[in-house]
Amino acid sequence: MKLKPFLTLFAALALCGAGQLSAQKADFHVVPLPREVKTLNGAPFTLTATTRISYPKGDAVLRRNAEFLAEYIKQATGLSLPLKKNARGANVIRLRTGLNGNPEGYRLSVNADGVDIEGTTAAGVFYGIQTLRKAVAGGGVELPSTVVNDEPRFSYRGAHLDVSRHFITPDSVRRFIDMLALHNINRLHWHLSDDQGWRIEIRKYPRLTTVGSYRPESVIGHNTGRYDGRPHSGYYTQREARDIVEYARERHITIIPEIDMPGHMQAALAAYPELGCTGGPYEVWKMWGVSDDVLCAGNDRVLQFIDDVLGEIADIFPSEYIHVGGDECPKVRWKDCPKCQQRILDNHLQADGKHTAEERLQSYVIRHAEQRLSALGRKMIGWDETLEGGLAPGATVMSWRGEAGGIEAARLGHDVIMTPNTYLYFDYYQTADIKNEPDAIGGCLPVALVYSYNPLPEGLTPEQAKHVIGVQANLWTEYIPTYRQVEYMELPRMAALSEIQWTPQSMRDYKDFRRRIPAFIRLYDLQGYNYARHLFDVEANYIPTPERHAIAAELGTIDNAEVHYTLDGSAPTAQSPRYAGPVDINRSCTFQAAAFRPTGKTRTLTENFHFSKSTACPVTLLQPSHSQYTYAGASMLTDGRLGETNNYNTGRWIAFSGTDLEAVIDLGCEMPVSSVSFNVTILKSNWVMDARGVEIALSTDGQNFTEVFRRDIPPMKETDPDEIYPHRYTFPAATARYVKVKVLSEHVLPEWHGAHGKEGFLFVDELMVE
Ligand code: TNX
Repeated sequence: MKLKPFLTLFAALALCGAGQLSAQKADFHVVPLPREVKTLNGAPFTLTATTRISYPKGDAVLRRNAEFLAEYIKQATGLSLPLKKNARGANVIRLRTGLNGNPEGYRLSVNADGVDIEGTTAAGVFYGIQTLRKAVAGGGVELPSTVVNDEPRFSYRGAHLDVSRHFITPDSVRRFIDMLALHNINRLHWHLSDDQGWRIEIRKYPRLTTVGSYRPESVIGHNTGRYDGRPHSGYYTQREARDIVEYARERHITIIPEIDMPGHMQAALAAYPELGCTGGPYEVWKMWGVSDDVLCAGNDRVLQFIDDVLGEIADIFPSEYIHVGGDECPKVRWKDCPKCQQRILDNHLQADGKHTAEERLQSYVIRHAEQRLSALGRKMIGWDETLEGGLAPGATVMSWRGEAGGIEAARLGHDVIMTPNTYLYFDYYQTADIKNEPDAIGGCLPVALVYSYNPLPEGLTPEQAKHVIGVQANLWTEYIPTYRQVEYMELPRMAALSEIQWTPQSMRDYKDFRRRIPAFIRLYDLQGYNYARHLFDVEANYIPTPERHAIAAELGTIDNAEVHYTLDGSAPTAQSPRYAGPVDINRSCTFQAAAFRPTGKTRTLTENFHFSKSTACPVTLLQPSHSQYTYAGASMLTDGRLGETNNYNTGRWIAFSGTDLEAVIDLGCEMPVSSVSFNVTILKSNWVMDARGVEIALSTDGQNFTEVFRRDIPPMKETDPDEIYPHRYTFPAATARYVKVKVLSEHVLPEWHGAHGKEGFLFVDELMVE
């Protein structure tokens, strides 16, 4: 392969954008950032076609590492370096083990004679190789004299992949594994079974794959009730799975298989209906969500099934850990099932203050699985629900519903892997601009938010903190039908993840990460990965400026690229006004901006501004908003920007829970007013509800308010749609400078709601006064 010229936008960026990067010199400030990069005064080393890669004679693993390095260097620089056993002399890249310390640590040193990569183990050498590969990604063959001392922050650095909802071919799984290696990830959590498909051959239960891996069609979108009519199927033979295990092992990655039980089992029930409480018939599920049909916990054949399946799984996967799921197991079938109720009686699984009898029955099943694994010499991992009802001491907890489960587990002395959905669910949208994205499950998790995550929560003692053994991001594939989209959802968020997993917290800095990203992304280009490009788009900040009754739009890009904008709804071109500093927006309009680089134009940023008398005016909140959904705070209510979509995570909606929206707007001077309007977004299943009442009061001095409007709003009905609800209230015109608006939230979720009695959320976008 010839040296690839700088074909792509991001390659060009890496070279000219950030300034300190150069086409000629390698840079060891890679992603994830190594613990220590010392630049020395010595002469540099230059890679040439005669540089040899040396490994110790007889060391097959280091030889394999050497092959990887040769492949990587060829890809980045075009040089084909020969491998040599125990090469002597200069002009050598030498691989060896024998360093002391962290088993995945390494030291990489460059001097005029060559490069030494010394790992504690072969895995350490592998990470040194990854660092060298990244340092030369820009094609630079001159390596400055440097010492890199490096080791990971966490020993468990995971990525999860759901192949049940959408099957992923063995070739694509291997491509995924290569992607993990590039990010120094060492665990692949392979979600092999779920309601929608069973994906691994089990010899004792052939119908699991002949029946359970096939669904005749899938629901369209978010359980719309319409189906696509397209069959979906696929599974891995044991042989294929073993090949993949080996492929991963060569890249120092362990595969942790998950068989999700006792819930998320409908595909298995379709194959073996006798394993369910009702006996079926069941079908491989065609919709998304959580099925009520689960394994029958009162049936001894189910326990046998668990033993058999885990036996074969342990035989295919040499991993120390095996994941048994344990999440989201509805108890409705168990409540009505005589066998389950008998099991509860026989084992004295009475309800106690904390858990129902059925929750304790779930814990009975999980303990059974744990014992089986322990007899097989393995350790169990379960989702955080496995804590409910008590968990076997040796079990490890994966905390997905935020961090609470992980904190509790660490306090109880269990090892914990943090995978909180709030930061690490890569099936969530990665930009607030969701209208221009492929359909996703919801949420909003841009790279910056991922990067901000620290897996060691405050409030753990150092002893408890040691139980947090690692971090993982999860990719659920309900809304990810193709492997190309897997890459799109993972990248570049996986780069942020890798730094959470690898780099010491004290060295983590988002701005610095952004500076290093263009060079790293050159590797995505070399691999042909389908990565998301939002990081390179125009970013905007909108700042209400009451003095000018305007919203100041502040724009920027990662590399200070040329930005052009328009205010008339036309698409920006290189001839549109060039951004040179904050742009005042002082009327309703469509504002658009795009970055222009020699390599092309980015996606256009579009913002619709809606001006009213209150736009850009100061707002004070008299009750606090919810900390997780506060964003820019009160000023969001008068920044001229509406919610636009009913996704409540976009940062365009501010939320109240347990409190009400109670705001005072200062219009700046007295003026006639006669209406207030706002939108509320609804997602009932997530406790996101409509307002329960509105009160409006006016004042000329900000002290004495006169109520001009009050209305109660009835509670929501179960059948009310999930969408944006517009609210507009008029009252007899009066003169005022201050407008106080109170929007009551749903403090008690109604009877029909799954979380009846809990506090709901109120999400409001903007307060518009006319
Ligand atoms: C919850 S995370 C699930 C999955 C879904 C996912 C969608 C977990 C243990 N269970 O079954 O696919 O949400 O984000």
